[in-house]
Amino acid sequence: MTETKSLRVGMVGYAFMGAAHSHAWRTAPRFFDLPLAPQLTAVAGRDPERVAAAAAKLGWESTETDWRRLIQRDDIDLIDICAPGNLHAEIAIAALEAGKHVLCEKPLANSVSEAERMTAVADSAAARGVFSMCGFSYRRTPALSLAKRLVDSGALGEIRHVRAQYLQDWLSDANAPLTWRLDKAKSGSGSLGDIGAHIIDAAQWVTGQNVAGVSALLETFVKERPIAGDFVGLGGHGGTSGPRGPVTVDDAAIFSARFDGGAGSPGAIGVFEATRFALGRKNAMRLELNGSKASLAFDFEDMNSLWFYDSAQEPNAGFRRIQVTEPEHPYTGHWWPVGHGLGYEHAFTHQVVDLVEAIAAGKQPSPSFADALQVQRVLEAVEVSAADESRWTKVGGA
Ligand code: SOE
Repeated sequence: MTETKSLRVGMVGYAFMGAAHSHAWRTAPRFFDLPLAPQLTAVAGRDPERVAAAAAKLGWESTETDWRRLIQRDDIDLIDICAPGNLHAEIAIAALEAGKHVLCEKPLANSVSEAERMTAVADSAAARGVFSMCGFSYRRTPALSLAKRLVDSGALGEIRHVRAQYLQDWLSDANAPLTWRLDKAKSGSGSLGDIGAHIIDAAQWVTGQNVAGVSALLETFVKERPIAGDFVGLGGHGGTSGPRGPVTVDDAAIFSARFDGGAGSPGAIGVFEATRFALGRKNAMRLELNGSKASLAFDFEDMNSLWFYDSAQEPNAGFRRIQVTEPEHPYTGHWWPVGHGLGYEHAFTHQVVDLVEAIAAGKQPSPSFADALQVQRVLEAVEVSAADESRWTKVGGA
């Protein structure tokens, strides 16, 4: 029996996303036949005690307190970046230049210029067989993958409307702590980049069209919050009496958009909304498309379903629920029998599967840094438009 070659992973960061990625690296080879065997070789974080505790809990073999050391190690093949956005460019570029494959959390960077530099380095690394991927994990939710399959098959016809929302509520409490996600220097933007980036990527990927122009509004409802101290995580309560600091990012982003269409077909029009202030909505990542022949609708809070309306069916029969848990659906045949259903973590596992398969085949994984750069350009156009009274703004490079 020949032994499967290892893919030795070094991960930077170990909080929420680090835990989701660790789970994915551990789980993927247990449910999928992978051409390379992921090995959780080392995790890096600044605090020696915390990183040691995280390694023990999440299943990593060793630790580093400096990501540069991780990149220098010759027993690491891939760097997985789960650190705040301000670190993405430096780590990804150093890793690719050192010949390590890279998986980088979204959004790719904190600015278009960083994303452009990362993409240039990624493109030349790919020519040497060193690959990179950006972690737009929702692409790997089976129902959204099925949505793309349906659009690609022509089942929707010409896409006319795109309606995309990402609604959460974990910042509704004005005393939720001021974590790095609320600091522009670290996160680049607020709801816009954190969750708006996901729906921009999903809308562009599923429709096969890029956003070409936008008119946008950004709002910061709570301008100051309790200093976070040791608190890591989302939401929470930081108290009412301690020191407060300024929120330097948007709390909510809304924009209308024009898409660039496909070969010979006119572009769709779209509306996007991203907020962490939608009380009662926990992870409502939604996409609805209306085409000339059919419509589809997806809501992550009902993630095992895709709703489909086909104008050729009995008139006014309404949307039909496709239960996306069956062996013929993307990814699902590897999991539980007879429709037991999947959860949030599975998309991260599928992301690892697709990444490992692409690396083993010597092919560019998707989404590439170039795909993520296009998302970054949309984020920038939204900020430019919002800063200028919602002026219509073309997406650079579109
Ligand atoms: C917080 O809003 C967050 O954890 C995002 O950062 C993730 O990308 C998303 O998957 C869930 O929500």
